[in-house]
Amino acid sequence: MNRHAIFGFCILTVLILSSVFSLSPNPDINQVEEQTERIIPVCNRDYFYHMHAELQNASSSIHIVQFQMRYYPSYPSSHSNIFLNDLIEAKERGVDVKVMLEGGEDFLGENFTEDQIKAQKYLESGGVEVKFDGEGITTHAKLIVIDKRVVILGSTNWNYYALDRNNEASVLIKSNEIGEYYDDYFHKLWNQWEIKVNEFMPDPSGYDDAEMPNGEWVELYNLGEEDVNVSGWVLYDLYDYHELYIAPSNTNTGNTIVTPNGFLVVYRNGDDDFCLNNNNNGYEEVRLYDGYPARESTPIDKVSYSSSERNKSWARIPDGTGNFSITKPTPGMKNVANTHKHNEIFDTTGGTYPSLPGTHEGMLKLNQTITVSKLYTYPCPGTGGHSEYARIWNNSGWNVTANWGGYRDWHNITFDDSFKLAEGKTYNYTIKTGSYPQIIHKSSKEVTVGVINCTEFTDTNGKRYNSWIPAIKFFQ
Ligand SMILES: [Ca+2]
Ligand SMILES: [Ca+2]
Ligand SMILES: [Ca+2]
Repeated sequence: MNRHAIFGFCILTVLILSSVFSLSPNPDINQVEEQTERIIPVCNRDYFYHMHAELQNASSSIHIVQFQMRYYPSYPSSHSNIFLNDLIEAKERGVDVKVMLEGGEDFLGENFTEDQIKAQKYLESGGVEVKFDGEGITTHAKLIVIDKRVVILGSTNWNYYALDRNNEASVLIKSNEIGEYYDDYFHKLWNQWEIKVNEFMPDPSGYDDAEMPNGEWVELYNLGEEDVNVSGWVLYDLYDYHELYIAPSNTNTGNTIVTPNGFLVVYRNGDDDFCLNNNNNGYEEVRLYDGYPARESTPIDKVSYSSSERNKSWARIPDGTGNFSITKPTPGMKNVANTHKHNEIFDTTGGTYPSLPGTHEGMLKLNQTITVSKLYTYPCPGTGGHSEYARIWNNSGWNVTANWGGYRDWHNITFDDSFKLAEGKTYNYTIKTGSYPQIIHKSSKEVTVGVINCTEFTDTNGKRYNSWIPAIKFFQ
């Protein structure tokens, strides 16, 4: 293209843009501007200029859903830092500032996560609320909603490359209608991960698919500060085709609102595919999504278990945040810890594949004293997975051992004498497994009444690992 052609092209472009966007507002007519809808293209370096001005002008709210946000401690005047300071200043003058960031996806790498946390810490030090989205979904939006009226969205992250180097295309929209739409979208994301699977009943007395209030049920809890409507949300067991829709007809309240710090009980109520497995040797999940099918919906919360007791529930204690334990059912009410000591056993709950027999070495620490005489090993479904030998000892020379007695009671092995594991003390363990035991692929795990870690696992082929914990239970 020659110079004239380029010039002609530019003129044409400006004419086309002018007909689509109103590029030159009249700054003297503020009243009119407030009511006028405007769309302004914001590309490359223009983003900083527009964003900085809009953040400084915010008067009631700044709500952000952003993939990446960086804070550069060594570059105080970097554009990204200026935005973070704008948010803190807005908060200080009474603006409601909330930031939702991408988090929880391992594939994005440790550096990504560390950088996000740096920005979070800096914002929080200035009083700005920051949350990460849930695990299993990538929040890739770059969306800023100011005063429910100014919306800036597009490709621009808040980092050095996006703000100072890259080609980025975004747009600034001033519209009450669009502003309210995206502010609602922000609130939906901000609140939905506050809903937790809080308690569930796998093995009720009577039929599992009985009509409510009998049969299986799942209790949800809202950790947040706003009502969340879970209408159309779906519970699944281990399988995506075992769905249980949440509707007013199968809840304890006759509606689908979960109030702040409130409960909602969802009953199976005759559903013929959703089913909470009672099987003591199995592996089961309770999963909550915001829709159906699962693969096209957002995962909200997931719990797994591999045993149940008749007419007892699995419950988080405390509500919404705690670990699960088997306890007295409290549908629609605060969960309560079991007061029967004999149920407070050391239980890692089940693990996953890959499974290999071998020798586990590691340590245990308990948060209360328990009496132990047997060790149960979670087997992979349909196998004879078990432990052949176990030794527990401490560094002062005390030790106990147990040996496998063959397939008659193959799940369990019995120690030579029953013994106490004392609260707060650290014990070493060696467990040799046979067949297909369930394995927890972590280097450390918090479990009922304590914590277990892996020092080393040597499989039958002599290969060594440092994050294979045996899925076991100690009991009296
Ligand atoms: Ca995520
Ligand atoms: Ca069941
Ligand atoms: Ca409850």
